[in-house]
Amino acid sequence: MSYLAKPKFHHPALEVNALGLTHRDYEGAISTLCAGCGHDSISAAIIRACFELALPPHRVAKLSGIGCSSKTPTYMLGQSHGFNSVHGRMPSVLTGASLANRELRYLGVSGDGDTASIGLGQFAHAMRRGVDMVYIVENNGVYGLTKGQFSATSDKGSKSKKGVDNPDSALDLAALALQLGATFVARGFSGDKGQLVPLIKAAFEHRGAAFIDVVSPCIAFNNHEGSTKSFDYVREHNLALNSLDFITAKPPIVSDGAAGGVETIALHDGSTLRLRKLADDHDFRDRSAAVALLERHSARGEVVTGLIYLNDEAVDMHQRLKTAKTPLNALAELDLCPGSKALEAINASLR
Ligand SMILES: Cc1ncc(C[n+]2csc(CCOP(=O)(O)OP(=O)(O)O)c2C)c(N)n1
Ligand code: SF4
Ligand SMILES: [Mg+2]
Repeated sequence: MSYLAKPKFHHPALEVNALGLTHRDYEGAISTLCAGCGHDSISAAIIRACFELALPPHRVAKLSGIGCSSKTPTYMLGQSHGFNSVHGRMPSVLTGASLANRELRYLGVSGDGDTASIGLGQFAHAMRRGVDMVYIVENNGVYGLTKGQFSATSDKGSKSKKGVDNPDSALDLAALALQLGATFVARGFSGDKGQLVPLIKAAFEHRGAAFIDVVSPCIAFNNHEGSTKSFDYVREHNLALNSLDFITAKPPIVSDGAAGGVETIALHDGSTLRLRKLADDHDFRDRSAAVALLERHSARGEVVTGLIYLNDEAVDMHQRLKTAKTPLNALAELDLCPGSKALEAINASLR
């Protein structure tokens, strides 16, 4: 993979966040994706979200599988930990890393091929275990890196670049994530950064498995007429459920005097999400209603975007397993071997 470092210099008056870092401090190498690829817009949204959240870059770990989408962590968060794993295996590597060190914030970046085909089993178990992570699928309905085969998220009847109809039915990853137990489920569009940035910020503040399916057109192989993942199709059929404002816990909190119809949702660290309903009277706390909503609109050929489901009382994998709060590499011998007295007590309790 080619790796192009960006020049270090920047304008001295660049905006800084609460850590005194600039947007540039969250960027990565120069992208080698096709110019205009939706995935680059998602990287820009992730960079913006992390900058605005003032996440310390060294406290973030970004993991991916294989594909154009899975290359993108190289183009963001250059000062964070990174692991580019095997095709479809990112979820288990991320789960293991999280078990070993729960102090980092985990970001999984994947593609529709990486998650919905070879990695489907891995995806299922990470969701049902409630691994504390932000899991983003950059969904273009095609295997971009291997030059345009239909993927498992290509809609039935959708046309390939050569005009061939896809005969198979599609997996809806947002609906699947809901059924598998994800406790934050959203869908975005790479062409709508205004909606995507607050969704990513809220996902980072959620404790548990947060899943975002981002429709991200592949301009090289799946942006033609007849494709249901093209820029034109998604713009024409996008049904935005809500508009979101993310407000951090720390002052200053500026009130814009928002009128009725706005719901304020408290997130894990005291931040809030202000959500305004735009379409459909959808209750995003009702899981079965969320599944029905996705089915209803997909049957009409509509792409539902926005916050689809949130369980703000979710219990994540660490809470369920009562894992050690200290990262495993910082545990001393005394923590691991509590001595013969403790062993005798355990043995006695088993007699
Ligand atoms: C084990 C294995 N099988 C197959 C491949 C070939 N391969 C590389 S990327 C890819 C599909 C990528 O599709 P997707 O995840 O949708 O990413 P995109 O390029 O579309 O962003 C495949 C099949 C591989 N690298 N490893
Ligand atoms: S082939 Fe498609 S997915 Fe890959 S970089 Fe080009 S436009 Fe993006
Ligand atoms: Mg793809």
